[in-house]
Amino acid sequence: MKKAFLAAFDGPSRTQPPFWLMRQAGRYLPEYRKIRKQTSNFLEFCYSPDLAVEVTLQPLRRYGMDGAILFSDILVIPDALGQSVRFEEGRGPVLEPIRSVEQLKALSLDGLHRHLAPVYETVERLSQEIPKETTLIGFAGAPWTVATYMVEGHGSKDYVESRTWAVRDPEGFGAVIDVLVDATAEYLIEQGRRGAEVVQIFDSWAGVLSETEFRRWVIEPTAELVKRIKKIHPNLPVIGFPKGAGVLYEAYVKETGVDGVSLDSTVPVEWAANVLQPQCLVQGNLDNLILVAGGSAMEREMERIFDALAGGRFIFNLGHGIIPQTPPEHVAHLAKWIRDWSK
Ligand code: 1CP
Repeated sequence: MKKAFLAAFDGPSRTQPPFWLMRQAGRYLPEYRKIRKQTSNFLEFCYSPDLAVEVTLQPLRRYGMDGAILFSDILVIPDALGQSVRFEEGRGPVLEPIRSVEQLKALSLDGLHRHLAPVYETVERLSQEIPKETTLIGFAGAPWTVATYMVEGHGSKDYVESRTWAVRDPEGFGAVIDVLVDATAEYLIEQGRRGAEVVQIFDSWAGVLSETEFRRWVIEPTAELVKRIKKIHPNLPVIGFPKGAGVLYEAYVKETGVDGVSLDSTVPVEWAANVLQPQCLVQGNLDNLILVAGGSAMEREMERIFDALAGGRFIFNLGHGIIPQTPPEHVAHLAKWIRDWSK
């Protein structure tokens, strides 16, 4: 029998919809913080299969999610390409920015798989160690979102450097995106070979682009990624997450060929049920701050989401990752609510 998570791509589940939560491993869990203390270097943590396997399993032991997401980060790709990447305590990622095609030439795809070998080992071990009813989710950042970090050199609110480069010199900026399409396709294909049963492409900053730019830097590269993945793994489901895409979610679904789409919390669920769900699976979209609040307000929101979406192809998730302030008891409440849910 197919696992519940994978069966959800074929049609609505007869019992409860499957669920997992973005950033289900992370700082809201005391057992994560304890292990995380063992290394001050976050990337080293991602490249330690023992630690990465352990923190991937932690939320499953507590809450029994249907999906286990590989513990890693989207910025392992620039790191593997040879860009300098580090994570600073309290500040987040810091990269040596790339602002020209000249600087891009210093990067190389040659060492990619060698560099990412520990991540592949984590995938392989997880595929052995997760419960048999759980689905292993591989992931990568989408080219646009990863490019914003590579070009800005850090997280950003306005993405001035990346957006101006993209408009001023689309050919040059396109060269950055092309390298990322190559690396990301290779990376996800290899995750599929090592045991990932579904992959998610995180385009967390897709929502800052105008329509024209969205088509060029979000839809086009994602469509190319999906094409390359499907060529090797025709049956590996691909979920896209173009956070903040608004009505452009529709074009994203139609034109990229994704099997599923993850909705941020601003997407109206009735609209998603009518426009997106006939075309692919939808995943989402509880506000991550409502999970922080918990209680009956959370139950009402869950009810609303399930009423609209559980009649079609659906996996429950948040609209964005769990934040560190989230009480673990609220996640337990959410998991129990889903288990007790019936149509
Ligand atoms: O010190 C810590 O423990 C750092 C916190 C942390 C964690 C738990 C970071 C730093 N990355 C991660 C793991 C991670 N990142 C996972 C696997 C864990 C899981 O989901 O359970 C995944 C899928 C990601 C993906 C990721 N990293 C995204 C896309 C998803 C999203 O949340 O939008 C992005 C944008 C990043 C970049 C990143 N990683 C970490 C930080 C602080 C940031 C910067 C975020 C920003 O710019 O606002």
